[in-house]
Amino acid sequence: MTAYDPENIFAKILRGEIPSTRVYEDDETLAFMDIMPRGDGHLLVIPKTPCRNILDATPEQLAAVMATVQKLARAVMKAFDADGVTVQQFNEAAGGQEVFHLHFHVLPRREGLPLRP
Ligand code: D5M
Repeated sequence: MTAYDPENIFAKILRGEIPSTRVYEDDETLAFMDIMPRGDGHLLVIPKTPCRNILDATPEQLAAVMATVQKLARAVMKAFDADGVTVQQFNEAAGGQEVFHLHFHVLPRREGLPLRP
């Protein structure tokens, strides 16, 4: 697997080098709004430590990110009066990954309303 590239977009967001709409932060994780939302409330959760994707993640990184994913999944359910929530995650280009810093998509869903492509 290719090594972690510290110049990826989410690493720059973590360092504050490019702007983002931050919605949650703790010692280990950061969440911000997706710049190309596939639905209202589409946000991303990332670990603050370097990690390319699920293939090189440590159990500690996964535990921290998933705890935040669950917290924000519950929060967007309330905030968007959603009927459900989709959690998505991609690994390597062939797996649909475009930004090579581990991230989970959290998408509040309404009954009968498909995600935008
Ligand atoms: O796709 C990467 C996701 O990251 C995609 O939904 C767009 C989003 N993205 C890309 N650049 C930014 C910035 N600068 N801010 C917020 N969101 C961003 P994936 O296929 O999951 O790797």
